[in-house]
Amino acid sequence: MRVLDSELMKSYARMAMDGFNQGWHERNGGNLSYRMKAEEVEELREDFKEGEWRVIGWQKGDESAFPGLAGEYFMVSGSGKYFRNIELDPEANVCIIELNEEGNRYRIVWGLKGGGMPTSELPTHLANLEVLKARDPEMRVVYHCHPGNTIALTFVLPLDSRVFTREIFEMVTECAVVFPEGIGIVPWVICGGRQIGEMTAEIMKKQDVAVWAHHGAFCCGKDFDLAFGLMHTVEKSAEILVKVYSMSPSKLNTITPENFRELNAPFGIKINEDFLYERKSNKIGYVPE
Ligand code: 2HA
Ligand code: ZN
Repeated sequence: MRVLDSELMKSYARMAMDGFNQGWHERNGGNLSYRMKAEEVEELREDFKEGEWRVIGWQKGDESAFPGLAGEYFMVSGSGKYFRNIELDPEANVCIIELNEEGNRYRIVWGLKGGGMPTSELPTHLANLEVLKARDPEMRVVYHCHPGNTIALTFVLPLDSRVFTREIFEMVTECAVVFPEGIGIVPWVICGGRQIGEMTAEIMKKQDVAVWAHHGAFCCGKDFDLAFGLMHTVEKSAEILVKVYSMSPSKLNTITPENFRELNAPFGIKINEDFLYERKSNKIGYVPE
């Protein structure tokens, strides 16, 4: 089968367009990777060519290895490509890459037809996908975007996973159900480098969302619906928090730790207690003692 005719390509392009329509992908902002299933590789293999093997590295001269992903195939967005154009011309803006048996070289087997390279965040995506596969072999999607309200909050909330998560949790009941392990925070660090990539992968060992201060967010999922839905949930809650904070520095009414605990049994979840600290005030950004 041709990649262009596959359900995978359609789902990937739909997610890219959904993210663009949310306003999360100005210019070439954001990137999306998907670790393919063996049956998807088999079905599409006839459409593959063999590109040249290249090193994987965060910086020039740097070589990184992702042995946990050896031999796997990934659909990834192209460096400098615009999400706005993915649905219009997937073959020019997206590629499929294969990793070698050591997990330290990749080659393009499909796409980027006019030339180009996978996303500048490729090593960061691979570092995340490796950690996620070890956590759950069904975890396949890593998504990076620039959602405005979530970014705005990184200027006014303490850059502390506990406080940031709790404020997001309180805005929409659904949040604690959808990501009971909360949000990890990476302070401002230069993007595209090893440090930010490794800090994000460390968060992904147990959390599904990482916010990059003053830049954007990373999230993961077993499929495109779950990854997009997760980001959409975080950003919706961030939008409400921005509205509330614009009206008042504190909340008159809110969801309490006891309320959150009531969700555990009916929804079959265990909300991480780290986020359910007692607060002495409903001031937005309150830091527990
Ligand atoms: O340009 O968003 O973080 C893609 C990015 C880099
Ligand atoms: Zn970015």
